[in-house]
Amino acid sequence: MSMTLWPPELADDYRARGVWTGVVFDDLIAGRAADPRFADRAAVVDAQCSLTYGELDDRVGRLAAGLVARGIDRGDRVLLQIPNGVPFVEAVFALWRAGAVPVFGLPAHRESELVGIAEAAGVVAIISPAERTDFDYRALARAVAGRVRSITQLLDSDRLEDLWAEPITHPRADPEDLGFLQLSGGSTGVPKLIPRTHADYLYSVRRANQVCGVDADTVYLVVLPAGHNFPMSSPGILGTLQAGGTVVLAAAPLPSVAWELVQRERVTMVGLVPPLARLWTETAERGTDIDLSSLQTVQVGGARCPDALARRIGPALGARLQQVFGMAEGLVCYTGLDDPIDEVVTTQGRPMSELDQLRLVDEDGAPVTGGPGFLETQGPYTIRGYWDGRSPESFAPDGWYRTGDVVEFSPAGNLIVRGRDADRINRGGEKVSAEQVEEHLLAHPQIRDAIVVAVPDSYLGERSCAYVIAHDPAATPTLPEIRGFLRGAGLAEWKLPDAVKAVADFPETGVGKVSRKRLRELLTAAGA
Ligand code: OOB
Repeated sequence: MSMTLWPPELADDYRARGVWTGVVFDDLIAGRAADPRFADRAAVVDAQCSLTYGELDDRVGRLAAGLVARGIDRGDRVLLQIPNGVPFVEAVFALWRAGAVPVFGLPAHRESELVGIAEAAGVVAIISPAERTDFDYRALARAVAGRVRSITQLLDSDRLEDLWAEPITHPRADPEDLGFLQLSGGSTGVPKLIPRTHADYLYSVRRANQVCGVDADTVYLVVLPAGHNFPMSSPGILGTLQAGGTVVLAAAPLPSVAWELVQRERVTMVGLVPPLARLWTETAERGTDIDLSSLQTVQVGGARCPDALARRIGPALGARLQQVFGMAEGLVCYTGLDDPIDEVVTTQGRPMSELDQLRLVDEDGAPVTGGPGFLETQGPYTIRGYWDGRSPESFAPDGWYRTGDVVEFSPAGNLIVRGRDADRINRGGEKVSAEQVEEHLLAHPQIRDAIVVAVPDSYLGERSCAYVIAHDPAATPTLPEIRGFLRGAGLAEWKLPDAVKAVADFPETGVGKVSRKRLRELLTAAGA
């Protein structure tokens, strides 16, 4: 179990500049609770419950003690699959206080993903709801525990109080130690886990707050899955808590659910993916009785927001738009709050730190001047390797992260995202590894070969199409059969192909060796 560290000279520089500090995640809550100006202010709110900083700190202390009493030790990895709500925040901070390492599963993950994550991280416990009517998370957790031997406990996120014990004093975490593991959207059958430290992540959170104008009056609404990097830290939950503001968690991102909370809690800021931004914009354009006037900033990121949509978002929602182009591996770019509107609607912003280094290369890794080119980056909050050194090809020989994104720069110096590697489909912000779905398709008894590609979609930006060669063309499985088969294999719903095309063979790649990557590019370019 290991993480790749930054080269010592860079690490020394980041420390000397005060970029990496001694602050750890637990300080966010403990520090605010100890400060009389903040102790009684609302920290986290959902539809059912609201906690002040003092109350949150107290509950985190009891839960942390309870986790330690149950044998959860320093450095132990614990998988979370908790829908958006106050318990998510309580569980994460309790694990941090106990010195344990949260591993952020998403509510939409299914057995295949969770087993992969749990095995790769060596998790000792899963925290998820035991009883929910919409989905049986406990049955899923049991199935995962049945396959991953390191898991010894299943804990109920809806009854965290049952785990409480009298608070104890915990040793302080090392700021440059592993703080949590997040799953890369580009994960194949073997998940790529992203190791982030307290010091690197908290730097990104502080910078995000500066760039996004987050302060103690910020009321940030979480509508995307809370364990994702965007709502977690850009500036998201951690930025808002760091500033002493209020985090509001919505159980669902739909206007019918989330807007009641915007009105009730006077939400000032929200982060959306483009399909949700479209839904919110169109719903508002049709007119609403709900008071959205508290909204000041609407962020859009996770996938390319079409310029025409971007132009409508601010006027429709009565807020300023901010585009966010980021990745769980590190680098996050934002349009500036004072950028001219044309820059805000046509670009994806610029790096939030002057210490972020960017370069563009061609397919062979040779430098490209001007652009477009493949973006590579290094900096004080961008990882140098995945957990356990997986997928080393994602990093250049000198350690820079290969984002896979094709970008160029506007005359003002902002980034414009033009595309990316053909092996990853961006389904409205949810990433699908073509390779992972192909691996599962090849296990189907009727399928001889399969290639999964992105096809343009007006709502999602991209959706997925599986090209399949059947052993017997007359018995090519239908779309519902294929989706049912992949669902049965434990794949998350968003990864199931949206369309299936039966073909007799794949186009020639012109190279002796069949390159799936090249085939995907050809099929994607053919417009599917
Ligand atoms: C965010 O993080 P991930 O790790 O789920 O996905 C990263 C990838 C990027 O490499 C890029 O391909 C795509 O998502 N992406 C965008 C984008 N924002 C992300 N592509 C075009 N335009 C954008 N604005 O998605 C993420 C992490 C932190 C903040 C925001 C998004």
